[in-house]
Amino acid sequence: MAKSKFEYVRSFEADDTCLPHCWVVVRLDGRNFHRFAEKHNFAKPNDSRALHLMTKCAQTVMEELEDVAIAYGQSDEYSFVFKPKSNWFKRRASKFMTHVASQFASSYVFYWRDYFEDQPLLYPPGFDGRVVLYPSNQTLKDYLSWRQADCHINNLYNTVYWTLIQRSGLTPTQAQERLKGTLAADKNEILFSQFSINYNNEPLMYRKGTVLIWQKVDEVTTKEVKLPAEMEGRTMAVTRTSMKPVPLHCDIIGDAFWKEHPEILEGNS
Ligand code: DGT
Ligand code: MG
Ligand code: MG
Ligand code: MG
Ligand code: MG
Repeated sequence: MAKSKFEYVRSFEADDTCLPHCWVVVRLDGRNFHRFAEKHNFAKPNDSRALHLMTKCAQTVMEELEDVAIAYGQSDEYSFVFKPKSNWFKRRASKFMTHVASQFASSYVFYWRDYFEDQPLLYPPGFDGRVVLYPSNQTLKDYLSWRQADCHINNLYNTVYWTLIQRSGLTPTQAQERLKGTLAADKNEILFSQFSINYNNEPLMYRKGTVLIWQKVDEVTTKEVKLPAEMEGRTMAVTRTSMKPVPLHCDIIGDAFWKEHPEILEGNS
C-alpha cells in the first residue's frame, strides 16, 4: 500500500520502550481519594469494603493482562510488577501504564456494587499511573518493601489518630498535636495504655497491605452430563485446577516470603 504524504507524522511518536531485563512496575494511585473516601462514607481509618474492591480490581488486571508476576496494594494504591522477560506490547511503557489504569478503573466501577451494597457510587473515580524500572531482584524487593513500610507507618499513625478522635473525643487538631514528634513505640504505647489496643492484633490486611501472587486453586464446578441418554439432565461436580491471583496479607520485607515463594523471582537476577 502506498504511503500517504502524512505518514511522516508517525516519526513524532516518542520511543518509550522499557529497558530489557528490568522489572517493570506500574503503580496506580486513586485521584483525590481523600475527597472520594469522604463522599462515599469510607470507614476511618480503614474501610475493608474499599480495600477488598481494590484487590478485586487488581485481580482483574492480573487475569486480563499479560505477564504480571506479583502485585502489592494498600490504601488507594496498587503496584503491578511485570516480568523482566515480558515482551507484551514490545515493552512500551505507555501501553503497560494505560492498560493497567483503564482496566483497573473500569473494574472499580463495574464491581463497586458487589462491595458497597448500600452506598451508591456518586461520581466516576480516576487513577493516576507511573512506570518505574528496577534492574535487579534486590531493587525490586526494596521497592515492594518501601511500599509495605509506607503502609505500616501510615496505618500506625492513622490508627492512633482516629482512636484518639473516636474514643477520647479529641478534635483532629488536638490529635495531631498529641502525635507530633512521637515515635512508633510511643504510638504503640498510647494505643495500649489508653485504649488497651495491642497494635499487633489489628487486622493483617490493614497492617501489611495485600500481596497478590499466582497460586494453584481448585475450582469445583457443576457440569451437565451430556451422554449417555439415560443420564441426561444429571449434573456432576468437576474439579479443575487453575492458576489464580491469590491475596495474602503477610510480611514481604523479610526473606521468609521470598524463600517460601522462590518462583516469583526465579530466572531473574
Ligand atoms: P492524590 O493521590 O494526590 O490525587 O490525592 P489523595 O487524596 O488520593 O491522596 P493520597 O493518595 O496520598 O492518600 C490516599 C487518601 O485516600 C487518604 O486521604 C486517605 C484515603 N483513603 C484510602 N483508603 C482509605 C480507607 O480505607 N478509609 C478512609 N477513610 N480513607 C481512605
Ligand atoms: Mg498523592
Ligand atoms: Mg491518591
Ligand atoms: Mg495514595
Ligand atoms: Mg487499537
